[in-house]
Amino acid sequence: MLEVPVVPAPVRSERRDGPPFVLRPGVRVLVGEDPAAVAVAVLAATQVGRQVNAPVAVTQDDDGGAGVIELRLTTDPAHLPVPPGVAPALATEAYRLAVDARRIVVTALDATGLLRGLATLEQLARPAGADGVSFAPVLVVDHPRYAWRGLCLDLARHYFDADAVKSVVRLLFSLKLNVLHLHLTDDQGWRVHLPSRPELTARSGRTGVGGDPAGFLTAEEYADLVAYAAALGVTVVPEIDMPGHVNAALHAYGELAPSGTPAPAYTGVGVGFSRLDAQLPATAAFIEAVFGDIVRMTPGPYVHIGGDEALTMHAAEYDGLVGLAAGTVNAAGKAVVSWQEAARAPLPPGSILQFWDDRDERGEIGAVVAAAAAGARVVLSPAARLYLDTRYDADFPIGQDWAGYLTLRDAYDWEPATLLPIPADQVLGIEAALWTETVRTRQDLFLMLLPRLAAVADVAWAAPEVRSWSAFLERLPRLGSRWDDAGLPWYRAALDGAGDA
Ligand code: TNX
Repeated sequence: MLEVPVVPAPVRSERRDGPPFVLRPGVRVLVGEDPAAVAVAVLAATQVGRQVNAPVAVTQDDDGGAGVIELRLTTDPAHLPVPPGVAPALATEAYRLAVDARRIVVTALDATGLLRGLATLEQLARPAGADGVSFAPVLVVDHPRYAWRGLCLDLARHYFDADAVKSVVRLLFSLKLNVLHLHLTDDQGWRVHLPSRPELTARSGRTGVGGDPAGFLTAEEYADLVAYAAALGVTVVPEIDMPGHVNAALHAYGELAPSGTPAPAYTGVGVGFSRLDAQLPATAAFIEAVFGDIVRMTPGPYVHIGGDEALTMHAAEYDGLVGLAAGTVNAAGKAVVSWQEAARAPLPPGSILQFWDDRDERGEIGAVVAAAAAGARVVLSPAARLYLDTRYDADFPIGQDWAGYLTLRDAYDWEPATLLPIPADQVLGIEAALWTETVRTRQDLFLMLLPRLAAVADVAWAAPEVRSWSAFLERLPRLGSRWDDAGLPWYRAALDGAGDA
């Protein structure tokens, strides 16, 4: 049994001698004056309050006493320590967690690091009889491998409401994943209300795969969700997919279709058939309006413009439409993210390409490699490893199999740095995807995610030196009981035979 059983595996962790820290009523959260750190302290006090069943005070006065959870910001990396050469984007998430019988001390350079330390602390909580909860004495010093550790959630094929998405956000937080990419639009539905094009949700908000019940996020719900995620250190990256995957838009606005009349709603699961049309006068205004709205509604630094599977469009038209979307996003000060198909299109400097189709049927890998050589950053979402809509095995009742089957070990046992022949520092990180053509319920959603998302988290966060399949398997049952306690369904059979060589 590992001594400090945390997922993802910390860079350095050791169990210390001595009695545990026991949570008791009267426990206080001590913090300095930084407002972001105070916000984390309030969050921690709320969490701890639930555990001890009593209100927990946040204080800025250190009386030197015991029973304190201290959140300490420092400007000195030597206090953590973050090794020299670690990029600033990674250092902001670094933390040091020291637990002894008197105090829990989380130290970080940034409030985000405090959040990561709390995520580790949460996993160390153990039931302690009538006393409630205890934490074994440990020292953990930790920072992430990759800055972008994401999940793409498809709300367009099947809709999941804001509460369901928030439970996904809490899960991301607990696994130290920090990007929630929301695939908000597709052929089957449009899932966010945009003030300049209200018919998108009025007509396409309630359609979805198979005629199943659907819905959409109001602008207020979207803002609330983004803020909720931000408080947990998770950045929402909204995607409006175009110039393909747009039937929902053509269903709402007939002016976007060559016929001039609205396209019928689409409830199937095909891809690649719908497209915007650069010849139509309404098209450019539509692109500028929808991306203008979403950049204004999104405080985070990224907006995803889609760009995948516009299979019926020639390059010049594609480049023009993608260029217009990218320019609109970029002019508003956001970095453009797009699927790999846009690698050949003119994208602004600083753009991010999301690699997904490792079958390379259309020879796009070469374009991604060339774009990376020219400076593009790359997020890796290889379908064979990270498409969590893929069936675990042939008997698994839901999911796709075009990328094969995806066992827990497949999701764990691969190395991002050597996936593509591109410079290691052009790899911004990795992102799993949950497409929802076959995913209809909350139960389906979590069964597809868990336990594989824990493997994704380890690949994204853990240093190569500490990653180990056997150690990961030892830590999983503990995580599984946490999911049970949280009421999250997970696929237990993924562990059957997983330990076999
Ligand atoms: C490919 S991945 C798609 C999605 C589908 C998914 C199904 C990508 C950029 N496009 O539209 O939902 O496969 O697995």
